[in-house]
Order: sequence, then structure tokens, then C-alpha cells
Amino acid sequence: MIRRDDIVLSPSPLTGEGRGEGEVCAIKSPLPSIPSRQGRGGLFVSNAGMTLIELVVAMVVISVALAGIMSVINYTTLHSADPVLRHQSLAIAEAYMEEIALKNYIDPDADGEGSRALFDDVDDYNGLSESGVHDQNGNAIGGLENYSVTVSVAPQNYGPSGAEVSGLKIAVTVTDPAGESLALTGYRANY
Ligand SMILES: [Ca+2]
Ligand SMILES: [Ca+2]
Repeated sequence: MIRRDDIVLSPSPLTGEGRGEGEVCAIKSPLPSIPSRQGRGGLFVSNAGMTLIELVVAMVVISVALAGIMSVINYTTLHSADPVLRHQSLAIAEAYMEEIALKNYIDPDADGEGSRALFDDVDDYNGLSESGVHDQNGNAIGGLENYSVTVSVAPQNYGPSGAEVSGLKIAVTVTDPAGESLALTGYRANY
């Protein structure tokens, strides 16, 4: 709030000394005044500019901030295709899992098939390791050469203690071209 005591009348430099029409008003600020720097020859130097040191510090701060922003953009660009690879890996893993789970729980005849096209029960797939994705007959699928697949099958019983039923745990792991692995686990009961 401006009080009456804060208003000072001073003579106008245009009309000379004295009170009257030429007087101008000045309001005394309650805040302390900022001292001005006095340069050579008694001239006052403006405080609005920046010194060289201030300029250099500002450039360093901006450079650091830009480096951080650019690193985030670079990381985002490099990993922008990751969701596609993950979806493809999941589709491959689900295809293998479906193929394996549809096989017999127990080999219907003699065991010991030597190739995937001849596999006839679930645990034939234990230890399967393929570089590049193949269909159930062992034929390579184009465009998926840079994925790899490994399968493990192990006995896994289910149910409450004392009333367990036998089953098999199937683990399919797919590694994409970026080196990221996706593991899908399924279970096959003896039905
Ligand atoms: Ca067999
Ligand atoms: Ca078999």
C-alpha cells in the first residue's frame, strides 16, 4: 500500500526549480535499492547484460541439458522396434507350445525319434534347440532366421498333497535378434 509519506515532490529538470506545474512525483520504494556498478570515468554500467563468465556458465548448463535430452531420444529410437520383436517372440513361443502340448503324453510306440518331424510325444521335445524358426516338419520359416528356440520338458505333478496327478512342465524360450529372451511355460496333464 502506498502511503502519503512515500510520495515525494521534486523539481522538474525541464522547468527548473520550484514547486508548481513543473513538479513531478516520485514514489519511494519500500524495497532497498540495488547498487549500480560504476565503470571507468564515473559512467554507470547497465546491469541488464551478461558477463562472459555468466555466458559460459549458461552455455555449459544448456549443453548438459541438451546432452541429457539427446540421450533419451537416442535410447527411445534404438528401442522403438522392441515391442515388435517381443510380439514376434511370443507368437513363435505360442506356436511351439501348441504343437508340443497337442502331442501324446506317452509315446504310442517305441521312443527315440531322431527328428522333430517324427516326434510323437511331449517329452521328445526336451532339449530341442533350433537356430532359426522351423515348422513342425522341420522346414525353416522365412524371415525368422535370426530367432532361436530352446525347449525343455520335465515331469511336474499337480494337485493337493496326497492326491497329486502326474504331468509335464513345458518351457519354451525364444531369443530375438536383439538378444532378448522370452520364456513361455505350459503344462500338460495325462488326459
Ligand atoms: Ca514313438
Ligand atoms: Ca517319442
